[in-house]
Amino acid sequence: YPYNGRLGTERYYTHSEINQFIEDVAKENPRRAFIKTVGKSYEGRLLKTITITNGDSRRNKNVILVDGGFHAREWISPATVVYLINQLVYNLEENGDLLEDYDWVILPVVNPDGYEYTQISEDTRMWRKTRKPSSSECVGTDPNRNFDYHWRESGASDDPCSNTYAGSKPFSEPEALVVSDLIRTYSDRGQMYLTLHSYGPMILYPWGWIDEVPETVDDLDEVAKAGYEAILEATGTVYEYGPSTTTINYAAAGASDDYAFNEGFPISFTMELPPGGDDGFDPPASDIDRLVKESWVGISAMARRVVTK
Ligand code: ING
Ligand code: ZN
Repeated sequence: YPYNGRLGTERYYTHSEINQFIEDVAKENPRRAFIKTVGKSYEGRLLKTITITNGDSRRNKNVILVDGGFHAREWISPATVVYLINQLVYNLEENGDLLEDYDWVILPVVNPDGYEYTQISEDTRMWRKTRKPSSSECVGTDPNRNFDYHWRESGASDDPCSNTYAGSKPFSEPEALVVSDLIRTYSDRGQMYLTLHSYGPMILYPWGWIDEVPETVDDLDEVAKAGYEAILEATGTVYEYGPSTTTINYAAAGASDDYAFNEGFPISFTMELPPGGDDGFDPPASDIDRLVKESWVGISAMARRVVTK
């Protein structure tokens, strides 16, 4: 790598470190990467995307949209996004094909208020939701139940104290609204939407709100299978893949992958990264390197399947 890994894989980073990192990457690569501030979290943190191209300045290419950090405690998700950015920017030799006809638009931390909250103490380490107070004494909404697609029809709570509280209304959370804006901005040329969660390992595709599959299930399954096979071959880790409802064994409405698929992204996945640590959400820092490399094998294989279609 020409870039000396200002953000490597040796530890987890804060939201502001990750924002600084993408700004630095864009500054170092002015023809290949640019930053856009797409909104603010409830507490005012800036939500910034980095768009990565191959620098050939062709406009309106197809788009792969990736986000991480929906859920605060799922730290391996932003860590994986950081590694993915490094690969796309600094390893063109291996990944140039993924940028030939495609731009990648990446939002590393959807829910920075929650993410920062999990970093301030052991007591708050397992926080999942956003940090906007509700009408009750409880704080936060599940951003992955807050999307305006069959909102609250299944697997979501109307109790503000629940970990899967769907919010007072669809898109009550600024963070979910920002992601929906991105999805709609790119829906005409978006070919894959990928949202990184933990823990699985699983690759999930629509529908999540109901125990049914879309008509194009074979396309979704083929791309998911490419990720499963690549990871199996590289490391032996066995991902489950399939429709969300039957693979994770619960229905949940208002999630971002259903929304993106319904808005026109033909491929839309929730990738549940592998577990680690005592409770599954806490892989030790010494495991980050191995996990993000493994996940990139799967993500790049899925993207490769999409771009060669
Ligand atoms: N899992 C996802 C969740 O939001 C999911 C699983 C994805 C369910 C998409 C339904 C639709 O519950 C985690 N780990 O957050
Ligand atoms: Zn999650």
